[in-house]
Amino acid sequence: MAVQRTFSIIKPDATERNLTGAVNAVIEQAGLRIVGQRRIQMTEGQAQRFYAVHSERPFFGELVEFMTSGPVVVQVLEGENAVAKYREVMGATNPADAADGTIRKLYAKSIGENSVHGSDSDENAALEIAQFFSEADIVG
Ligand code: 3AN
Repeated sequence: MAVQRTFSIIKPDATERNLTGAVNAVIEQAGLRIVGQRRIQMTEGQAQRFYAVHSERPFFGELVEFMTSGPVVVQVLEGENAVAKYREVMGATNPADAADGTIRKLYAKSIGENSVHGSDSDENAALEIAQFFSEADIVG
Protein backbone atom coordinates (compact mmCIF):
# COMPACT_ATOMS: atom_id res chain seq x y z
CA MET A 1 0.00 0.00 0.00
CA ALA A 2 1.26 3.47 -0.87
CA VAL A 3 1.98 6.21 1.63
CA GLN A 4 -1.13 8.35 1.95
CA ARG A 5 -2.29 11.41 3.83
CA THR A 6 -5.48 11.83 5.80
CA PHE A 7 -7.07 14.72 7.66
CA SER A 8 -7.80 14.57 11.39
CA ILE A 9 -9.49 16.84 13.91
CA ILE A 10 -9.11 16.52 17.66
CA LYS A 11 -12.53 17.83 18.70
CA PRO A 12 -13.50 20.26 21.51
CA ASP A 13 -14.53 17.52 23.98
CA ALA A 14 -10.95 16.19 23.82
CA THR A 15 -9.08 19.53 23.91
CA GLU A 16 -11.31 20.58 26.83
CA ARG A 17 -10.10 17.55 28.82
CA ASN A 18 -6.44 18.22 27.87
CA LEU A 19 -6.26 15.02 25.81
CA THR A 20 -4.34 16.30 22.75
CA GLY A 21 -1.16 14.48 23.75
CA ALA A 22 -3.02 11.31 24.72
CA VAL A 23 -4.79 11.19 21.34
CA ASN A 24 -1.53 11.92 19.53
CA ALA A 25 0.14 9.06 21.39
CA VAL A 26 -2.47 6.60 20.05
CA ILE A 27 -2.01 8.01 16.53
CA GLU A 28 1.78 7.69 16.68
CA GLN A 29 1.70 4.24 18.28
CA ALA A 30 -0.40 3.09 15.32
CA GLY A 31 2.43 4.08 12.99
CA LEU A 32 0.89 7.27 11.60
CA ARG A 33 3.06 10.40 11.45
CA ILE A 34 1.67 13.86 12.34
CA VAL A 35 3.10 15.92 9.47
CA GLY A 36 0.93 19.02 9.95
CA GLN A 37 -0.82 20.31 13.09
CA ARG A 38 -2.48 23.52 14.25
CA ARG A 39 -4.73 24.43 17.17
CA ILE A 40 -7.57 26.70 16.05
CA GLN A 41 -10.94 28.06 17.05
CA MET A 42 -13.25 27.05 14.20
CA THR A 43 -15.69 29.69 13.00
CA GLU A 44 -19.32 28.84 12.34
CA GLY A 45 -18.68 29.29 8.61
CA GLN A 46 -15.71 26.91 8.65
CA ALA A 47 -17.70 24.24 10.53
CA GLN A 48 -20.73 24.59 8.23
CA ARG A 49 -18.51 24.25 5.18
CA PHE A 50 -16.58 21.34 6.62
CA TYR A 51 -19.76 19.39 7.47
CA ALA A 52 -21.79 20.57 4.44
CA VAL A 53 -22.42 16.92 3.49
CA HIS A 54 -24.44 16.57 6.73
CA SER A 55 -26.41 19.83 6.29
CA GLU A 56 -29.75 18.03 5.90
CA ARG A 57 -29.22 15.75 8.90
CA PRO A 58 -31.18 16.52 12.09
CA PHE A 59 -27.99 16.84 14.14
CA PHE A 60 -26.33 19.42 11.83
CA GLY A 61 -26.99 22.48 14.02
CA GLU A 62 -25.83 20.65 17.12
CA LEU A 63 -22.71 19.46 15.28
CA VAL A 64 -21.73 22.97 14.14
CA GLU A 65 -22.40 24.34 17.63
CA PHE A 66 -20.23 21.63 19.19
CA MET A 67 -17.34 22.04 16.74
CA THR A 68 -17.21 25.79 17.47
CA SER A 69 -17.64 25.40 21.25
CA GLY A 70 -13.90 25.32 21.96
CA PRO A 71 -10.50 24.85 20.36
CA VAL A 72 -9.83 22.01 17.94
CA VAL A 73 -6.54 20.62 16.65
CA VAL A 74 -6.48 20.13 12.88
CA GLN A 75 -3.92 17.62 11.66
CA VAL A 76 -2.47 15.98 8.58
CA LEU A 77 -1.48 12.37 9.18
CA GLU A 78 0.77 10.39 6.88
CA GLY A 79 1.45 6.68 6.59
CA GLU A 80 0.78 3.46 4.73
CA ASN A 81 -2.92 3.30 3.89
CA ALA A 82 -3.47 6.32 6.17
CA VAL A 83 -7.19 6.91 5.46
CA ALA A 84 -8.32 3.38 6.35
CA LYS A 85 -5.70 3.02 9.08
CA TYR A 86 -6.88 6.15 10.92
CA ARG A 87 -10.57 5.10 10.63
CA GLU A 88 -9.49 1.88 12.37
CA VAL A 89 -7.54 3.77 15.04
CA MET A 90 -10.49 6.15 15.70
CA GLY A 91 -13.05 3.37 16.15
CA ALA A 92 -16.80 3.44 15.41
CA THR A 93 -18.69 6.77 15.35
CA ASN A 94 -20.66 5.69 18.43
CA PRO A 95 -18.15 4.99 21.24
CA ALA A 96 -20.49 2.27 22.55
CA ASP A 97 -19.68 0.31 19.37
CA ALA A 98 -15.97 1.17 19.23
CA ALA A 99 -13.36 -1.58 19.56
CA ASP A 100 -11.00 -1.75 22.55
CA GLY A 101 -7.89 0.40 22.23
CA THR A 102 -9.45 2.82 19.72
CA ILE A 103 -9.44 6.56 20.42
CA ARG A 104 -13.23 6.71 20.65
CA LYS A 105 -13.42 3.71 22.99
CA LEU A 106 -10.77 5.29 25.20
CA TYR A 107 -11.93 8.91 25.19
CA ALA A 108 -15.22 9.70 23.36
CA LYS A 109 -18.12 10.91 25.47
CA SER A 110 -21.00 10.22 23.05
CA ILE A 111 -21.88 9.79 19.36
CA GLY A 112 -21.78 13.58 18.95
CA GLU A 113 -18.87 14.40 21.26
CA ASN A 114 -16.68 11.67 19.88
CA SER A 115 -13.22 13.24 20.27
CA VAL A 116 -11.87 12.88 16.70
CA HIS A 117 -12.68 13.22 13.03
CA GLY A 118 -10.93 11.35 10.23
CA SER A 119 -11.47 11.53 6.48
CA ASP A 120 -13.54 8.71 4.97
CA SER A 121 -11.89 8.61 1.52
CA ASP A 122 -8.75 9.66 -0.30
CA GLU A 123 -10.72 12.27 -2.22
CA ASN A 124 -12.25 13.80 0.93
CA ALA A 125 -8.87 13.73 2.65
CA ALA A 126 -7.41 15.94 -0.08
CA LEU A 127 -10.37 18.36 0.09
CA GLU A 128 -10.34 18.54 3.88
CA ILE A 129 -6.57 19.04 4.10
CA ALA A 130 -6.84 21.86 1.54
CA GLN A 131 -9.52 23.57 3.65
CA PHE A 132 -7.12 24.02 6.57
CA PHE A 133 -3.52 23.66 5.33
CA SER A 134 -1.27 25.02 2.63
CA GLU A 135 1.44 22.67 1.33
CA ALA A 136 4.11 24.79 3.07
CA ASP A 137 2.57 23.90 6.46
CA ILE A 138 2.87 20.16 5.86
CA VAL A 139 6.34 18.76 6.49
CA GLY A 140 6.74 15.00 6.14
P1 3AN B 1 -17.57 9.67 11.40
O1 3AN B 1 -17.09 10.88 12.15
O2 3AN B 1 -17.33 8.39 12.15
O3 3AN B 1 -17.10 9.64 9.97
P2 3AN B 1 -20.16 10.57 10.35
O4 3AN B 1 -19.44 11.10 9.15
O5 3AN B 1 -21.35 9.67 10.15
O6 3AN B 1 -19.17 9.79 11.33
O7 3AN B 1 -20.68 11.80 11.22
C1 3AN B 1 -19.95 12.97 11.32
C2 3AN B 1 -20.07 13.53 12.72
O8 3AN B 1 -21.41 13.86 12.97
C3 3AN B 1 -19.71 12.50 13.81
N1 3AN B 1 -18.29 12.44 14.09
C4 3AN B 1 -20.49 13.01 14.98
O9 3AN B 1 -19.78 14.03 15.67
C5 3AN B 1 -21.73 13.61 14.33
N2 3AN B 1 -22.84 12.68 14.39
C6 3AN B 1 -23.03 11.60 13.61
N3 3AN B 1 -24.17 10.96 13.94
C7 3AN B 1 -24.72 11.69 14.95
C8 3AN B 1 -25.90 11.57 15.74
N4 3AN B 1 -26.76 10.57 15.55
N5 3AN B 1 -26.11 12.51 16.69
C9 3AN B 1 -25.26 13.53 16.89
N6 3AN B 1 -24.13 13.70 16.19
C10 3AN B 1 -23.86 12.79 15.24
